[in-house]
Amino acid sequence: MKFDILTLFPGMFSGPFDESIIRRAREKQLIDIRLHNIRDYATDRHQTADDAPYGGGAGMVMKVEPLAACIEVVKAHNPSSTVVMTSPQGRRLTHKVAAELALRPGLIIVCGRYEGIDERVRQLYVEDDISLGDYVLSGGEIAAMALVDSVTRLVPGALGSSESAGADSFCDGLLEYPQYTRPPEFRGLKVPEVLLSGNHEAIRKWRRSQSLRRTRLLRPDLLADAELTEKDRKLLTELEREGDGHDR
Ligand code: 9D3
Repeated sequence: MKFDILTLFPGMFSGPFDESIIRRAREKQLIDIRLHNIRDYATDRHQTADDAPYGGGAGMVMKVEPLAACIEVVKAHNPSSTVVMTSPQGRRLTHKVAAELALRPGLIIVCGRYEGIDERVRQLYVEDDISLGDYVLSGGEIAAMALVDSVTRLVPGALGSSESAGADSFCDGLLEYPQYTRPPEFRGLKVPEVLLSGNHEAIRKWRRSQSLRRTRLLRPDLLADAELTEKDRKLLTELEREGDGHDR
């Protein structure tokens, strides 16, 4: 998977892309991340990448010419890549969207800054628009990092055997069960007995029931699209009768 990231702030990406899973995926050449400084494609003496908005108003708008030049150079090198923009108007990044984007051979990600990007960039080049959610970020860079991270996890071989994507929350549409590690008791709080029992069937059942309980309590909206067995549905009906509320 090839990622080309077009940004005014390439330095923002150094930390996050140089650690852990993304670092290893890069080392294994499962992904290739290239950063492109949009300012390098401005041709005037001051390398101007932004200007005041037509019609007036606060802030600045990213100019079309440097972005067009940058996108055209990058696209010419990667003709099969999809041009994606990170913007508050985009569709929300979900596991499903990440899985869809992971099927493309490459992504060219345009990061907005200031009040936004000249609309003609979208009209001419942008095939998809991605948002992280309904809150204000200072620009598209952090959204681009989230996109690269979530897509990389779905590239075959990017996760080690101890990081399997199959067991990830959201792949069956439920929240994760609670996790514990040593010690067995901390400040009076005990690890649930079943996890120490060595009874793998009982552990599996407990975890599934915890996932269902948590999802119903914290994210009932997820249950509509979750992959549920007949047993899961029975368990949920039982939880309904319990009424819970006290236990997370
Ligand atoms: C405060 C300015 N806003 C009202 C006039 C408009 C606005 C412009 C530019 C709000 C945010 C941004 C920069 N944000 C992004 O580029 C962005 C974003 C986000 O803000 N929230 C969630 N996802 C994303 S993806 C890109």
